[in-house]
Amino acid sequence: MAIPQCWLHSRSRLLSGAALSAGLLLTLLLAATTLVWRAAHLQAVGSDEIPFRKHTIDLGRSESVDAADINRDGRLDVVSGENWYEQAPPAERGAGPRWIKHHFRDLPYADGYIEDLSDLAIDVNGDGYPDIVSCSYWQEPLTWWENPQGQDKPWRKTVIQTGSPVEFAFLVDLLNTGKATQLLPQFGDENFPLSWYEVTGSGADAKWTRHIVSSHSYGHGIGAGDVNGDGRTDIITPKGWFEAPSDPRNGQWIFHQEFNLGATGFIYVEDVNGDGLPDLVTSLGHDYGIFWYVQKKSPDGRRAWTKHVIDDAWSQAHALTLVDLLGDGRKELVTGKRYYATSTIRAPTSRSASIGMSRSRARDGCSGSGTSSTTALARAAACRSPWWISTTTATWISWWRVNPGCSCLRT
Ligand SMILES: [Ca+2]
Ligand SMILES: [Ca+2]
Ligand SMILES: [Ca+2]
Ligand SMILES: [Ca+2]
Repeated sequence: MAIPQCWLHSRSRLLSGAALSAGLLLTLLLAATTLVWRAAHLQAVGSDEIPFRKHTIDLGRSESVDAADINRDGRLDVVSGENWYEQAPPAERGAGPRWIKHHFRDLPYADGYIEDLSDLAIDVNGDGYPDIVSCSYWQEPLTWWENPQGQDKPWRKTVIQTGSPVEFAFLVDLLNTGKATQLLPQFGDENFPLSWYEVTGSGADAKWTRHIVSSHSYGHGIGAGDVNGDGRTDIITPKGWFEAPSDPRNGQWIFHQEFNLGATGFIYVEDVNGDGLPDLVTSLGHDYGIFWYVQKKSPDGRRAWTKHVIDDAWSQAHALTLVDLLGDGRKELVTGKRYYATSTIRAPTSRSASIGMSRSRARDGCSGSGTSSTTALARAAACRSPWWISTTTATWISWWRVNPGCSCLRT
């Protein structure tokens, strides 16, 4: 299917992995792609590349990452897996920040993964210090961890939910306050009720209170956004979307079985073609393709969705985010490739079925298990940080800085 004209360009870029050993590359072999669209004019915007420079923070295992000012010193820190990394001023001018590692919890490992598939920074108990919500597919699917007010000691864990694996989770604005402070997990067990959570109480009484939307879940992939433009954040599943009631806590969510997207990753609502109707942007988490679905409405109000391929040359774009990388007020799409997802080579990697092909794209940016690397990216952007943060699949954390000299940034 042809890419519609509203996509100015989609493009893949390479980041340097030259310093990696061949053995490590064979183990990891990660690729990432940034797809950039421009919704208005078919006009090139300088260089086709945004030159990122990689700086490794930690070669330890990680599936997820977020950025938050953990110790409230005014500098954004990094949280991933068992550690948080305190941002400290550069040792010398122009060198970039230093990252001081703080081990704050011990996590189990399963099937080759560290049991931490999302890290979401949010101040749960209201003491001003960001706490962390984490999810897992294994022993403890949904937990939150209390930040001991920046002190260097273990964080206290509280279980939010058991009963279903959670492959990734979002912080979303389901109460329509303009703040993404509700928790929307992607439950791996379809027999488990589709639910969202809000923080109630504060201090020692703070807890995540559950609200059930549906008696079961709807497969791999989830998202939130205002599909029908009524100002209420709806919930999107791969098999249809739930229209939010006026009272999202107690009202009835109406299911619209209008599409079947497949086993997606994150699902976003964005008016891609600028016609006033929200569209969907998503990917297949364990197969080929990144897509958007244009929404059309007939005069009688019936909606129809038509799929458009953004890129299907490679597979397993498990996590993605929309963020304004170019600083022009329009969002770009950022995603990354998983490699050897589900711990095996069964999942497709490249249409070339060639290691060589994959390696030619390999770089150490990846979308992890779904997880919050994308959240971190969006958060860094929101904080006007020049440092872009991502994570790799069970590998290591990297951050990237957009080169201020890049012509892309002058648009
Ligand atoms: Ca800090
Ligand atoms: Ca807190
Ligand atoms: Ca809505
Ligand atoms: Ca639209």
